[in-house]
Amino acid sequence: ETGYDLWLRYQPLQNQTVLTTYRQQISGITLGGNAETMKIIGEELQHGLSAMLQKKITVTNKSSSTASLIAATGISPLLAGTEVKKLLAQTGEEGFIILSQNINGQKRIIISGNTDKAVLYGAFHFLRLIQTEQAIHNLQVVSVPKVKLRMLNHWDNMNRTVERGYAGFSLWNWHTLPGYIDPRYIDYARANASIGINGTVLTNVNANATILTKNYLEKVKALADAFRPYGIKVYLTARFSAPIEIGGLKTADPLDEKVRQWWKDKVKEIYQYVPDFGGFVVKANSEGQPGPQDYKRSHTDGANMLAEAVAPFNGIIMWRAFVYSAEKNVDRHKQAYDEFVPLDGSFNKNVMVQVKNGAIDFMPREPFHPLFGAMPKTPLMMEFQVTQEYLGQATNLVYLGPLFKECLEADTYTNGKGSTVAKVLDGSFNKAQTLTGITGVANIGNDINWCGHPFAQANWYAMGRLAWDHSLSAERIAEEWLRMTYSNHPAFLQTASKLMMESRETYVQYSNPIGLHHIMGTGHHYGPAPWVSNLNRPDWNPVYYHKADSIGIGFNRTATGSNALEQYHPEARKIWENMNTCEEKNLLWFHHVPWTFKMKSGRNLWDELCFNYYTGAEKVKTMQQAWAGLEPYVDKQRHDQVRMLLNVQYDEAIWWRNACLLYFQTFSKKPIPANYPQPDKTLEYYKSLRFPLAPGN
Ligand code: BDP
Repeated sequence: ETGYDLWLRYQPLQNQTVLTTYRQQISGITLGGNAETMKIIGEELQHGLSAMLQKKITVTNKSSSTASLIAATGISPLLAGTEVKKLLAQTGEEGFIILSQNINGQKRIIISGNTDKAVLYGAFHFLRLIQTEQAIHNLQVVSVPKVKLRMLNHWDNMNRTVERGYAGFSLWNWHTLPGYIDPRYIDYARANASIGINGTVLTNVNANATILTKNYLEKVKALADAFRPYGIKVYLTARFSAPIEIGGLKTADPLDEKVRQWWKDKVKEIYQYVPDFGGFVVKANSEGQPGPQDYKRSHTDGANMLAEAVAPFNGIIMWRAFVYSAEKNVDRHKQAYDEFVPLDGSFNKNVMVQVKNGAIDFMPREPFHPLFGAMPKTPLMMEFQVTQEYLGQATNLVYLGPLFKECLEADTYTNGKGSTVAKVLDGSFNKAQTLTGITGVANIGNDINWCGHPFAQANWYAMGRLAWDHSLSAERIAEEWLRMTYSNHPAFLQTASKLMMESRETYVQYSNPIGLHHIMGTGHHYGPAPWVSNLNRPDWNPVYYHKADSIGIGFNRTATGSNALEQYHPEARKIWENMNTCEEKNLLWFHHVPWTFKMKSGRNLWDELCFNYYTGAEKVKTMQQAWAGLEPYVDKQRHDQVRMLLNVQYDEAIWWRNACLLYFQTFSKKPIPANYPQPDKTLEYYKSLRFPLAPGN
């Protein structure tokens, strides 16, 4: 197997008892309607169930049918007289129910919702139950998504390179669009629909205005048409200077009437091609991108101008908060908060502010962004990074479920204890909030297995599942994914799930332990380079972040330092503000700590750093062993691929460990404890490594 089928493999079920029961329980499918989405539902159920149960499953529209499954919206005559309508009063536009019911003395399973799209989500959920071998004799599932916008952000350039992409080139072949609809577009849409994703931003946040020209809008339309039956809306990134670049105007000033009119006309044109176009994501005045501040206007001026243009069509604007200014010499950690909090309440109703999970930049471990909870009058959209820019790219097995959960469950305290980031996002604290959303920077490319590393598929999966229901546990999601992607065998699941669940912590340990961050290679961000100090801006340099010196290491963000801590609620701050009580996983994030500082383990900080780097790297060996033991449960092709990548991962872990410890040792002047194998290469060697062709250069 290549991995192309993702978690939708629909393999014949191996457990004979379960299989026999399902074969008795499932005969065929009655579909309520024959609109496009309904047809897809019929095909997906038929294809999936026939393959898994090794039995012909029929699909019909006939109301006289006594097939065991009924898939229909609530208004379908097929469901007259059932309690479905009542239940659907609480499921909104996208929620679904799956119910076991007796109809005319016959056992039936009803998959329903208020829209075809909701039934599609229900159908995929039902297939998941079968794929994961769950009992279906008494189903009472009511599932409603916790946030409205569940999206992927593709950082895809129009020449098909993917910024921070490690899985080949962009899926979107602009050259052959709109004439050729690659079947892969459909499989992409299926996969997303199966986990509840309902929006996709096709283009990079570092945007190219060309996407907004007529030629390309025709291509965008072709993709939107292909995705629509799967419930997926298309969004684009808007380059703020587009009115100049493709509009021939002299300015892109958001308060200039001509500019405003240009956007209105442009948006109108887009909606002629894509009547349900979702709206724009905007990266403005960040890392050299144009924006309203170029004209001494505010983020609000920029966002509201675009919001006004899309409002008549129900479009939205997702305005990114990832900003840090070149002029200011302020801890970068503080800048987004400083710029955006004063703007709370000033944005139009159809604007969301899109905030990364942490204040620096998708680090392997990062405390939650202080903006969460600090803008009560503005809907905030979560931006996670699914692509593993800072987490081992495509060579390391790192399951991000625990990282996503750590942030979603973090307590902002802004509405009292229990004010988790997830609750800020889902509108729990503001009943009037209609826009809610979670997005992930996609890890998808045209590699045969979509994501590069076979286990990176789990991160796409987890992103979708958590966006649908942030209360799901990372363990549960990992298990679902493993069952569908590999095997339901208990022995497999036990080992593989442990492997996944520990993988992110292991990565943190051998790369950025105890709160270290941003010490990666320049440009491509591949591998360690904590010594880099020559980049133009101070806050691009690793030395700015670790601040190692003869006394100690770490960034003092307390009141005696940059005081980024003051941006958090006093209660939230408490777990970090005192060096002696600070949770150790974030210690060096918030404190400059002496090398001799005594850690909870009894070791001093230097020895603790060594302990982490060595333990982390050794854990990769454990991962290799665990994977080797899973050979009987995994097809050869995918087993081999993961095995070889784990070898690469081990080498990279040793590289991180040696390079970082040798470098930090030049400050600590302490030995690497003698019980560890000493680095076999010099610091000079590690410093001399160059990767001019690594992705991202
Ligand atoms: C950084 C990436 C860069 C992105 C930027 C962003 O290195 O490629 O353009 O974030 O999110 O993490 O805008």
